[in-house]
Amino acid sequence: MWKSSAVITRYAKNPVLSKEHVPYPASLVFNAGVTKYQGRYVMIFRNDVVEEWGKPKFLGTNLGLAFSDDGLNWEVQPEPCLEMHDEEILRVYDPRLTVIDGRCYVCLAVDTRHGVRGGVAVTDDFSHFEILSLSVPDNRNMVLFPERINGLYARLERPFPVYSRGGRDRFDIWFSDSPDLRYWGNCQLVLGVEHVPWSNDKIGPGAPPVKTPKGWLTVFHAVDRDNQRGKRGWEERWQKRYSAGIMLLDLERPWEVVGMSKEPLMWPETPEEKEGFRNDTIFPGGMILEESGEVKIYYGAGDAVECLATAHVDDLLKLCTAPK
Ligand code: BMA
Repeated sequence: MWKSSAVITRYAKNPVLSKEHVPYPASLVFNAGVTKYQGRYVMIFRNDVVEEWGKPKFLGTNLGLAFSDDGLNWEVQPEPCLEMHDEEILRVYDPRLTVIDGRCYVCLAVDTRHGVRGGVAVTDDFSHFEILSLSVPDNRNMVLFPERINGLYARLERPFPVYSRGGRDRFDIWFSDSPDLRYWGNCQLVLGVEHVPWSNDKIGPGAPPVKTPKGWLTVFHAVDRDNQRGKRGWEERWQKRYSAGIMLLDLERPWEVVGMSKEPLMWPETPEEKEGFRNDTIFPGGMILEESGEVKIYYGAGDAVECLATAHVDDLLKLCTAPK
């Protein structure tokens, strides 16, 4: 069986955020986007509200906002910052934050009556969000690179092609770029699920990439599925396990993988990760490279709480560039 890489240290006081920190109705507090903006850490987290703890009867999803001076202790704002539903849009969730040229961009998964769309929005105050683009279905797990590359905005994304892939999950990580964050093209396959030795189901972008002299360093999630698995969490059946991997992309041609760790970066091991709404789930959504070389990785655990792990950037680079 697999285990987490030795370079990873989990925060001793995990979870870093959970429903107890939230001053309004909150249940499952997870899958957050995190960045540094105007001298503070900022987090937008997903809050799935249930009628009763332990039962999968959902009342709704909103996105909450929290600020921090150290990335460890978070102060949640009094109200959710975003909730979207109308005749077409059912909800938005799994935010990822990227600051580009001083503005904060938010990628969102958007469930609609006609499929899941990947949204790109921008905000300057975390209360007004302008939607810049919505993909065609089905696509989600979008993450923006923090600067233009060859003059163009760039993103990783995860379409869900079903018809052409045998009607089952076999989903990969893709790249596209854009002159204006509205029109996206130059679509390129980055990493196929078959390249991840511990995944037999699907992979997807995790947190927005961080720049290093050796390339764009980025975490992704990877899923293994076993149809023999039964009740593992609140639902009658949960057959998947979500773990995290790490790869390095070329600085100029970011659809090219320079290197990838052939082993998981993080494997579900702690009580938060092993037991929750959905057991055995690690879903990274935020990665911050500090000046000291420490990398903070924020991840949803068990689809129930938000956790933090750290590693040194040099160790992460070594994992990606180790000889095959
Ligand atoms: C994915 C997404 C994530 C979730 C994960 C594990 O398909 O829905 O939001 O964390 O499943 O349930």
